[in-house]
Amino acid sequence: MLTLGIDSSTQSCSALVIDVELGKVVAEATVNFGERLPSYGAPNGFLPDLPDGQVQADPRMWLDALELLLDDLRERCDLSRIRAISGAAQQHGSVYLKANWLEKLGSLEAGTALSVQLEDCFSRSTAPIWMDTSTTAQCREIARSVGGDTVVCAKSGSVAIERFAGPQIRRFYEQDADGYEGTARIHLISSFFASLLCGNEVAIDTGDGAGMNLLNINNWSWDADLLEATAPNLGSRLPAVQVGESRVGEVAAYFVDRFGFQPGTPVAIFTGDNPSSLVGMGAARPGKVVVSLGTSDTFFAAMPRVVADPQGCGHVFGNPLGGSMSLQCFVNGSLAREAVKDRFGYSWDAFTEALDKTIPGNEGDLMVPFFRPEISPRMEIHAPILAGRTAFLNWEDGAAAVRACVEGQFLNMKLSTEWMQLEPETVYLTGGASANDAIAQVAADIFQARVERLSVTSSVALGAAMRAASVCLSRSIEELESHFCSSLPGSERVPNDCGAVYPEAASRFRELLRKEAS
Ligand code: XUL
Repeated sequence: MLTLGIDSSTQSCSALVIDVELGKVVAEATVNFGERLPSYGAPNGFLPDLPDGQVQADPRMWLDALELLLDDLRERCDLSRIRAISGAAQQHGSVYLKANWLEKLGSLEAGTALSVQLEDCFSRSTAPIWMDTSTTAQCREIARSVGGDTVVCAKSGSVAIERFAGPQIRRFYEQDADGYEGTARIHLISSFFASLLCGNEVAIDTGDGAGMNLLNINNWSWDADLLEATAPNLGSRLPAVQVGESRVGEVAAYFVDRFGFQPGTPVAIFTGDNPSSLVGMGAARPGKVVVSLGTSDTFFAAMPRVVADPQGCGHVFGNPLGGSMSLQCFVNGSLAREAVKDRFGYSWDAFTEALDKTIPGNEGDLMVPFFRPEISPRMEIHAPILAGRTAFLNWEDGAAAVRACVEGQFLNMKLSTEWMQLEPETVYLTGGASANDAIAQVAADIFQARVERLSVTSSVALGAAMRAASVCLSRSIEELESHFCSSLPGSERVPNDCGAVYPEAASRFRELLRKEAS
């Protein structure tokens, strides 16, 4: 019983085939856009050096990559044995299509590449992706027209954000009214792929749909006010919205003929990479949170109830397994940890030693570890704020600085995510710095939750393959999680009883932030 998960991400497109019964990954493939498709001039998956913060990619590159991917995969796995398919894509990117798209979609011929057959279906030759920051003016216009960012956030789960599809659509409408007029359909990358795979128009799921500033998270349908504030007659250009548990079609004849899929193979709705990763990390039910420690740190979790961040810093998306999920980014991730490490000329081993030889609460030495402007909370700041003993304030105590940085990061994360109303029992730590046991212990102590590191590497594609099994083959998510989302042996960290140390540190941290803001 095999299922296939596809992940179209920023730099590559990947596939993962799992055997649901044996609980094993049976095949994997990846196509790096820059390496395999250099003619698109996008070494990192997007066109470099566009002006005004624009970041775009040619959607035909994604089509070619999908074909290369399935060609590679069929050499490793008999695709006629796949019993269900789903997928995920980088969030927020939007694809603009003419009316002929619908017709072409239903009559694709296996002898010709998708990129050639669909070439004249695009009303905009490039698709803006999540890295695009060109739409600040449009964000302000949208917010103003519906009554401010608080209203946008309460409705859509996020304040108006540059990378979200709504502001991108508005910019396209403002800059190229004819192009917008000639657009019959606007898809997210996820629903574009799902439509292709089914040879039919497929809905946007609530997970990815909530990354548009257009979907109302209180009823999971397009919001009339936001649609109107974004562009004229936008509603008629958008696909329907459906929850993540939807089966949306069967694999199209094109893929049967070209790659040997079994006719009738069911397809579950596609979603965004973060919602898919929530499933692939085994965290789709409330009680577990995922903290990814990367260049930026990211926190996401299944939410017990649908609430938006009153501060407007976090995001709410649909949870592919029902309800909602939250996502919050912290810009000062690895950059802050590295800045402290480098300031004292430490290696990572010395950094770890410093954590090991200091104690929870750091004897009162506290840092708001923002080395560059932060978005959670929003703060125009270029140097950390320190409070504590003189040697610490003078940057003379390297060990205290290291602990203050890491504690400050997790204290900030805990405080900034209070709006989500979570009661985490387990924190799944992932990303570069997650392998560090000393950092993991600080996370366990501050969140007062068990910390685990998972063996999962491709959580987005895995989440898609698991969703295919759950939605189309009625396999229980608990059973799938027990097979595919186990933690690395010995990776667990249990919280120490730190008494009132961290609640007190959290109050002092909050006070430092308040003073800085005033
Ligand atoms: C989330 C976001 C990115 C993209 C690309 O809001 O912009 O995580 O989904 O991975």
